This record gives sequence, structure tokens and C-alpha cells, in this order.
Amino acid sequence: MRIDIITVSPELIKSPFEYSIIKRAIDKNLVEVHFHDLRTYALNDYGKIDDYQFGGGAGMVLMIEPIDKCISKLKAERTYDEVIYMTPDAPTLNQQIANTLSLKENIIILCGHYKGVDQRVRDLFITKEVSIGDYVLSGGELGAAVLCDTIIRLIPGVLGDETSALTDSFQDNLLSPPVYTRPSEYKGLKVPDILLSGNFPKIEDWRNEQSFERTKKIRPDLLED
Ligand code: 6GU
Repeated sequence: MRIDIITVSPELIKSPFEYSIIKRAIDKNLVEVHFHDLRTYALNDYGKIDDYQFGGGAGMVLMIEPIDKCISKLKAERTYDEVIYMTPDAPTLNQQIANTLSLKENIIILCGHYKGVDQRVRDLFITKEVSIGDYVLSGGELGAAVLCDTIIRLIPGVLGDETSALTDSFQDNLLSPPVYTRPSEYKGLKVPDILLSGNFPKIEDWRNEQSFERTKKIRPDLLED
């Protein structure tokens, strides 16, 4: 898989790709991530990439021309499955979206900034829009990092234990059950006996029940659909 990220702040988004599971995926060539500084495609030597909005109002809007130049250059080099725009006014990211995107070959992610992008960018180039939740971030970069993390960890070979992504919270619309490790007792707090019993079918039943109870209590909305 190849991910091309277009941003006005490459430095802001790079570090999540330099650690842990995501770094290992890149080192193992399971995914390639390329960052493109939108200012490289600016209209003039001052690096102009945004302007005031027509009709008045506060906040700068990213202009279409630099984005067109960047996306067109990439599209001339290879075919893309999706061109994704990160913005709060979009459907919210969920596990289903991550699962689908993890099967793609090449994707472009455009990070929004300031007041957003000229609507014609969305009309012409964008095939999918994603928000990461009902709150406003200063830019799409953190959202893009979150989206990439959810996608990359699903690529076969990225997680050591092939089955572990399947048992994550949300994979079956349920939250994960509680987990424990040694010691079996800490300051009087005991690990549930069932987990020490060695009875694996019973443990499985207990975990399913805990998942369901936790979901009912913390996220009842997940049980509705
Ligand atoms: Cl992807 N971008 C911005 N700027 N704010 C957000 C978001 C994205 N997702 C939720 N809030």
C-alpha cells in the first residue's frame, strides 16, 4: 500500500509514523508513506496557498490551484483508489471505514486547514471525506495520522499476531473485555478466578459477556445497529 499525504505542515504529521507498529510496517515495506508540502506548489515565491473567502467572513481558504498541481502530479505517476479529504464536516471515521481502506493499493490524503479548502477541490478531486469525531481540530493533520494508524495496523503482516486486529474493540461493534497480567494479586486486588482457571471455553464465554456488559454500560449506541 502507498499513502500520499498532502499538508501545509509536514512536520506536524511525521512523528506518528516514526514509532512502534507503524514504523515497523514501513520498515518491512508493507506500506509506503510520502509527505507533500503544499507550499511546494504555491502560486508565487512567497508560498501563497490560501486566500480570503468570497462573500466575506473570517479565516483563510486553501486555494484550488496548488492542490490541483500536487494531486495532478501524483495522479500522473500512478492510479489512486481514493482521494480522501480530512475535515470536520464529513462522516465520522469508524472501524468499517478503516477496514475498507486497508484493502486499497494507493490513496491520497488531503489535510484541511484554516477554514478549509475551496469547494471546487472537493467537487473535482475528492472521492471520500472523513472526520475523526465531533470536535474541531486546528487542521486535518492529526486526523490524517489517526486515519493512517487505523488503516496501517490492519494490513496483513503488520501486527505480529495475525488474529489480534480481529479481536479489537469495534471489530464486532463491541468494546474489548478487561485484560490482566501478573501479578495475580496486587494490594488486595485480584485477577478474576476464571482467567486463572485454564478453562478456555469458559474464559471465552466470560470475555464475551464482559464485552457485552461494558458496551451496554459505556456505549449503548453501539448495540442499536
Ligand atoms: Cl479530520 N479535521 C479537523 N480540522 N477537525 C476535525 C477533524 C478533521 N475531525 C474532527 N475534527
